[in-house]
Amino acid sequence: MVMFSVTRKQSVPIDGQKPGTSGLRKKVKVFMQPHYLQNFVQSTFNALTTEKVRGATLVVSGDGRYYSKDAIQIIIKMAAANGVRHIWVGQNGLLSTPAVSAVIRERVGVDGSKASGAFILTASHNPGGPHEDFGIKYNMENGGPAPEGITDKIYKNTKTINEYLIAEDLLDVDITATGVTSFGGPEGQFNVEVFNSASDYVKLMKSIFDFESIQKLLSSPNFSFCYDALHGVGGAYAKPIFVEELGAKESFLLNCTPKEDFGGGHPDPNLTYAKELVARMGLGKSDSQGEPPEFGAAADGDADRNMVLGKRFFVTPSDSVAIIAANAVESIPYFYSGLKGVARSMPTSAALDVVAKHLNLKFFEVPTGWKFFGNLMDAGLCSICGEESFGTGSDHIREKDGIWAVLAWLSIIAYKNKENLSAGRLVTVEDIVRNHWATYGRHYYTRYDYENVDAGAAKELMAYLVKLQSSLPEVNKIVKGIRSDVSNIASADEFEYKDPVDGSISKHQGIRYLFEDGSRLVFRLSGTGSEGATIRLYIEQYEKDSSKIGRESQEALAPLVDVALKLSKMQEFTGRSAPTVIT
Ligand code: G16
Repeated sequence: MVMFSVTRKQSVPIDGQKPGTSGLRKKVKVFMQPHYLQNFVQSTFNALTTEKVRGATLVVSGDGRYYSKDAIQIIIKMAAANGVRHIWVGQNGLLSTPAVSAVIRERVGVDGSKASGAFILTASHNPGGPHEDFGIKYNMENGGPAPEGITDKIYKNTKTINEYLIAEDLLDVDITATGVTSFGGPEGQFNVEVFNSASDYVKLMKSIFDFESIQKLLSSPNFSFCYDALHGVGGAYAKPIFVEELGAKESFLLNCTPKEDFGGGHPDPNLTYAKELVARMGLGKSDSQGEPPEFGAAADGDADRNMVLGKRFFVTPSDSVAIIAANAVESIPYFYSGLKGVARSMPTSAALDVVAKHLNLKFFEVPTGWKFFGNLMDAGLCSICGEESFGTGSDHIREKDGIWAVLAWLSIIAYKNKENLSAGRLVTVEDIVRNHWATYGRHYYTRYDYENVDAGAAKELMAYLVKLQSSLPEVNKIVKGIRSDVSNIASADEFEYKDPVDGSISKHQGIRYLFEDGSRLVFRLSGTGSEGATIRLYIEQYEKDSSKIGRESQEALAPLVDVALKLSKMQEFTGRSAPTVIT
């Protein structure tokens, strides 16, 4: 057996290692500077209790973006030096974020071990490549992202670190082939196990959904589908699940080869960046030839996000989670016995609230960040949750899950069409959404993103809005001066969350202006960018009157958009006359 020794490397703190909404995301060149990654990894080990490190089993993998392969070798060497016993790596370093969560929760190693945590290497929907973004986050033994208590400790450690441990003489491990490589260290054997990236996840999906009914749908000549992985890691799951297990045609898959730079694209599944899919579904400016598929979906780099489309029809993520929740119990075996509760992030539309009320379900509104759902799920309070930022998931794991969402939609479509698949007209995605609106009312919804704004200007804008919301009469006077046809603002606040399970408090989670008619304006700063600041403006209007639910979203929301931009003095503060992305 090849032996290794442990080196203590001197280091000094490096500024700016505070984890954001979901881990540390920076440009690759920042991560490549000496000691940068090492400081963060050691600070993470030091933030964990000893038994979670020494003798433990940890997962290291990610979306395969540029610099992942180097980072994996560094982390393996540091894990060995820190006394970790087993490291699990998805073949070629690939594991989607939901698959990592599934692996932590479900997988048993060749020697019977279970993982107690994972380093996930991803910057999610941010572009990849030598000049783009890299990222790292730590997930805990429940399979979910580290809670704020741990990320705060990690950050604190990065500010005082003076050394890290590394097994410099450990040979690089071949991560292209499955198998176990063992080394001998000062504290005994250290194993690196490389395994198939898809198999644990596929097994889990098969235990949740009725694959037979989805298979029938996918093989029907009346049904067509397009799944766009945007060259992210979702591609490593799309073929095994959709083609090999469910019998979909390979031509249903688009951009399903994972690439280090995502083919030069922006792996963000929205109407702006998933251009090819949007065109194929008949929603683009230059639409593709022929009849669009009945159902389309896209994933982000690490395949935890999803966008759902019907033929020439966009489903907002806020509607998507509400529709899944409303239909889950009849369409998805995992939920046959009922839902424990549902949850959404604060800026997500209230479509889910209406479903929860109708179905008499427990309901929770949490800050942005998937980690907040985990506590609810661990306590058995929540089965399905979602976010406006194209995240949907359930308590089968502790991350949002893009492919799960696609399978949930396929299950619902299959259920609605179980009688008329071969005969009559298909119940389409659009039919399902319109019927939902007719039952529950419609939440018109849009999000404006101002990316890479000067950080100082963004702070000033937020400070201005915080101050403004403290005087409602003044706000209403300004609003009425902008548009007399919007209702009054009934309340405004800076969202603060008290976790019902552990009592922890999260402050400054966005500024809300809540109108008397249920409309909302929300302003918050993104926690996932890697440069400057991103201001997000969320605009929502509820319409119960079924004669008014068929309007174009932009037209319905125009008065509120006008109010939001002028009330916030967006152009004055940011110098921007238009947002970077509208979803
Ligand atoms: C992460 C979080 C999500 C959050 C999203 C956007 O997702 O896990 O909960 O909604 O960021 O956050 P922000 O608005 O702060 O940019 P991902 O897919 O980027 O890991």
